[in-house]
Amino acid sequence: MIDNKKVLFSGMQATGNLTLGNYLGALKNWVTLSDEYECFYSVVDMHSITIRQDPAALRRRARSLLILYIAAGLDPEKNCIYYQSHVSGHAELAWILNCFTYMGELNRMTQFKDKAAKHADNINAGLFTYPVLMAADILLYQADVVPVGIDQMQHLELTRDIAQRFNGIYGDVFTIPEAYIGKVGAKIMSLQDPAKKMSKSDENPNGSIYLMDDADTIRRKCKRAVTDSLGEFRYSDEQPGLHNLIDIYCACTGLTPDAVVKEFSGSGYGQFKEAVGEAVVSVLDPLQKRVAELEKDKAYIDRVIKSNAEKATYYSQKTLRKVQKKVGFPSFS
Ligand code: ATP
Ligand code: LTN
Repeated sequence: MIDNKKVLFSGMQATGNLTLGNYLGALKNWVTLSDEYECFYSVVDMHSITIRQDPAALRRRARSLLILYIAAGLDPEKNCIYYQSHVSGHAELAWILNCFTYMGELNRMTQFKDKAAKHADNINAGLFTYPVLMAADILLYQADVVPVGIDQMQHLELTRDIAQRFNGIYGDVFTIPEAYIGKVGAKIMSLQDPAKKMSKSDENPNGSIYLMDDADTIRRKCKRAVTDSLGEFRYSDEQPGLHNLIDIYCACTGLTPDAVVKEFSGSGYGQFKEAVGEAVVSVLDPLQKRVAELEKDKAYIDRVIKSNAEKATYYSQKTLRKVQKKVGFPSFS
């Protein structure tokens, strides 16, 4: 607890261009939760280097991501928005937690298996211990809740296991965190293949709407989205393409699937796809304008980066000192 508020932690990697899936599945929920909790939102650049990165590109993308957090509606005066690499406690706690995590546990992680298969030429130790750094991120701030998409559940379970193991040995040191999975938009699918998750690493750019796509590109991608030949306007698992478009429309407008089916039941898919395009544009257009404005204000962003890194350092040190003492490291005095 900080000031009588429960603590929330989440983060995103600055790898690739963010998609509408990242926004509707994660960022949008972060904004909704930000009033209720004391929030830490990190740009997890230390996780990014588990895959080889171009240094200049990583720096540029990390800054854009941090700006996007603010543009999406997270007030940096109230929410701690910072770079993971600016707070040394993440790496220090990760080292300690590495000594409380079993090889067998890490071997079971499906994200490790996927990424190792994708990057067979660089299966480094950091990729293997990635989930331990993620556990350190969360436990360092004694987070109660961690909003993520469904794909991160396995890492969150491991975080809870590590925390419980540590507490079992040393007493109540860590808060045991819970995952928060949003109801709408928890899994936005590809516009070209509704069986696949919309993903920033997809090779087909038409499957994803990128947050920085211009209005015409968004309209075109929606118009070309794969649907079916049934021609009936229903919200059904048998029509996954239409189902996904209805999910996107609902997440953008706040309407329920029932209301959408009622509204469009007499119309063709073409007309609905146009409405989806307009709904997405009306969400992303103001976001893009705020990004452009914030990007101009270099001094403001630099100030946010510095003051929030200090705030994160302050809270992280509280936990780190406690942990160091518990495991037997000597103090200065
Ligand atoms: P990659 O394609 O590089 O694996 P990604 O697009 O899956 O990346 P991440 O950086 O792993 O994105 O995820 C950032 C956050 O966005 C996570 O909380 C994740 O669960 C969420 N997320 C990613 N894709 C979607 C999606 N299609 N629908 C809903 N949420 C998503
Ligand atoms: N592994 C996550 C990103 C991430 C994260 C975290 C999410 C790193 N540390 C802590 C929540 C809490 C991902 O790939 N999306």
